[in-house]
Amino acid sequence: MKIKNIDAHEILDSRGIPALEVKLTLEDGRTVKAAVPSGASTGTKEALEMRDGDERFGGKGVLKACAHVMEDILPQIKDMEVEDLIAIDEAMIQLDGTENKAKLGANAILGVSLAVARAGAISKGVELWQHLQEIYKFERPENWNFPVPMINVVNGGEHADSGLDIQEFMLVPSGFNTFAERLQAGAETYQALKKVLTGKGYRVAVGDEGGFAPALNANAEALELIIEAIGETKYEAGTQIKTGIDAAASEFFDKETGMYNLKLDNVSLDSEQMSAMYREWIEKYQMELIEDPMSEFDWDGWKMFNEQSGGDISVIADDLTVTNKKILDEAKEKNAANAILIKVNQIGSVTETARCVRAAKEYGMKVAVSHRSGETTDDFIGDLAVGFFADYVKFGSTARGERVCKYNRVAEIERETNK
Ligand code: 2PG
Ligand code: MG
Repeated sequence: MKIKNIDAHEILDSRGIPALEVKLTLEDGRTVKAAVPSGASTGTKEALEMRDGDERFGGKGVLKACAHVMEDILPQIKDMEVEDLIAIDEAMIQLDGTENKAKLGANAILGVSLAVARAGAISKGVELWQHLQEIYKFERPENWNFPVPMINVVNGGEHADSGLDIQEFMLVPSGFNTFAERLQAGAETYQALKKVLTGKGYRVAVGDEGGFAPALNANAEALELIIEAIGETKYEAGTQIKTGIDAAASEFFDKETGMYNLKLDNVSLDSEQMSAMYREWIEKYQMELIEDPMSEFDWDGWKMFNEQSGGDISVIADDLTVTNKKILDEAKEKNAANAILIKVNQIGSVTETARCVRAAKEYGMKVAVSHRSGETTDDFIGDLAVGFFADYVKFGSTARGERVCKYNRVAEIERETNK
């Protein structure tokens, strides 16, 4: 089926900052919508998010990107079939013609890509996850049984004013057979953590991703409290619920000195010392994974850490690889990580995202599909995670609408497919 019209406009994201939303009308009059997320701790090699830079919204408007959708992209793809997402993505990539989507904006291209994917599913009369699986020919791995959620329950770094240098402290409920059980264990532990924090006189206001943002005295204290919270539930730490962090280490790495400055702990550590600290945490706090342990400018640190710890935990590259297949190839060659975070807006189209996921799977790396700190209530990535058979999903805490809608969508798919 062909596209009748595409309208692109600004909506507000979960932080109150403009996001680009696309409304696509099919020939038969049916409509779909899709919205583009946005990050705060971004990798330098991410595709370009086009912002207006004028006086509206402190320069963060996306009207230029909206104009590119309607004036440049729509005329190019109007006569194409929405079921053929790969051809439409490729046409947009060609039309842009730059390495990083600087001409049209990755937000413009991705908005259309997401909407076309949805429209294709509707036109075929199948679920979005099914459509994605069919287009990109992903096959269910033998032991795959829905993803394990990475639930961010304490927020730091760029996502909160808690003073924590580490950006995310997560629950990883990996010791359960179903997604529903994993989510329940995570949600119950989130509530237990709230009580633990309140009991100690810490505030329970939340950060951008719905995790608590208490003013703790040390970074490791967050992990201590999470272990304590798990102890308050019926679940067992280490076997049923593990922990994880996204250090987002580029944010506290000093390129000049090559040192990592953990302000809250009042220490400056080199890569080796960071690695030693992580190794202690992995053991002590029953960790399942660490994302961005080192800076995107510290490839040697990555390699060292992955070689030391990759056998024990998932070492997940985010800012390092930015969902870019070329950089992933480099990471594989240098043995820098054994897992990759996947964010659609880092690369700017569904098709390129799929190619990166395919490569990661071929390399034997685990795949974690992730939200951004600036989100909307669009639950697209829930379908994407299932359609691509992701190992993990990282959608924030088990609170706040823009976070839980994605977890709820994965749970819904599990429910409906197990009927
Ligand atoms: C990250 C993300 C999402 P942001 O670093 O993994 O949690 O944060 O969207 O701010 O880049
Ligand atoms: Mg990250």
